[in-house]
Amino acid sequence: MSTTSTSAVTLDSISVDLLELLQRQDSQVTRILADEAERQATTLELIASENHVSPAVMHAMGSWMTNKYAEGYPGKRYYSGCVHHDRIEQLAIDRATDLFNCAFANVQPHSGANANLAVYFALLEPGDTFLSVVLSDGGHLTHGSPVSISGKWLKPIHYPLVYDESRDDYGYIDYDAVEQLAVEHKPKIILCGYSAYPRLIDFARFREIAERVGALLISDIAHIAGLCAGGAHPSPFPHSHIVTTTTHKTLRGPRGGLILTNDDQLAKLIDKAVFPGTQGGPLMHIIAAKAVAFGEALRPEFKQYAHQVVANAKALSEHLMSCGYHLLSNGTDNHLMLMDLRKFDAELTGKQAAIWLEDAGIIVNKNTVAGDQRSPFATSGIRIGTPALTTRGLIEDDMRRVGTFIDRVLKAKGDEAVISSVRAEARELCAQYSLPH
Ligand code: DSN
Repeated sequence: MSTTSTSAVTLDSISVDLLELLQRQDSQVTRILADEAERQATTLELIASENHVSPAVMHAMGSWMTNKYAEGYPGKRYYSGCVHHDRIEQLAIDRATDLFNCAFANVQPHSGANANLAVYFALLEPGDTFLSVVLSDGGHLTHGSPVSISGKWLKPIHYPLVYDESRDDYGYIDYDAVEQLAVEHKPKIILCGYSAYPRLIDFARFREIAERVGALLISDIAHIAGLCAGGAHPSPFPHSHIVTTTTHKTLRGPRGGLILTNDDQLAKLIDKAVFPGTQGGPLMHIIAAKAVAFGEALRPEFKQYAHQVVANAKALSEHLMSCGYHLLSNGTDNHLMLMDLRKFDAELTGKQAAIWLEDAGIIVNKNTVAGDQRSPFATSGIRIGTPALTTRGLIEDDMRRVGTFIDRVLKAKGDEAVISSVRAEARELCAQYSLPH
């Protein structure tokens, strides 16, 4: 690598093999990191909220940017020495606004949960009402769960999905019910965006409802951000007043959060609510990695990736349904599907299914399904997603093969010989598709 810089510190002089350095200093930590890299390389990662970042994103996270306090915003910091931190944060902001086609971005939230809490802090008073989906129907802890500050200090009203399987829109958001509840409760905020919802979100319909009752529409696109950025899901703008997201799921960046808007007044409130309202020093190394990831997502090949994620999910969901499994809403439009195990085997929990699959080298997560009587620790479903395997390069035929693995494991009900034979085949498939390097 060379550089045209005239400064004493060139990229050549500072480039070192960081893993080798770590190994020399701390072999215990290095061993664990290497084991995790091997686990990722040799298993089929189907957790819908996970992905494999590029080496460039990884390197930015492990960079000199971690050494600095930079409270405040570009040009308005509380510490000296932030000249390059200003540059990197502004670059991340500019790339985020380009990517999502909006006017304002706050790139400092440490996570999606922090992004949501900052939005609540910016817009709501304790006890205020907002509308969202309940966690067990595919919402999120920060969408008003009683164990979260969002449920303890605010007043969530939950809108339903269509639970009636005889309806064409079974498993979809019940938009008519959203409207009725909005009219009845006059929420300050209507929240759309989910962690286990397999269908497209009709942002325009949500905005109409929000307008009718004078609410703000907040879209939490944590799961689908990469699909929106890549054109494989409709954009939350111009319909949303505010958009929150994580940066590490389909967007394939570092673990973190992001808030977007087009409204100057809301932008000011958001900035104050993130810092000093709910956070201290920003994670500048993560912001550097966000800039890298947004740069990657602006490239044409990311569009192709986003569409392949959806094509892979469709192929896998159709294969699983052809094997007799029941999926919420009978399919998917995005990167994930939710398998309801109750019809397959009333005794089988999502927890047990996920353990068998993990033993076979297939990583999914247990998930509650609509109307679930089981706790979130047991559950009656599993959630399956394609962002990580698509990053490795798997396409539709591979996904059907993965579907066959899942089917064999579930139908074998824990038979060790079947699990071990699927494990061997999963390893073989993994060997054909490396992690990003
Ligand atoms: N934990 C995330 C997920 O898996 O969907 C949501 O934050």
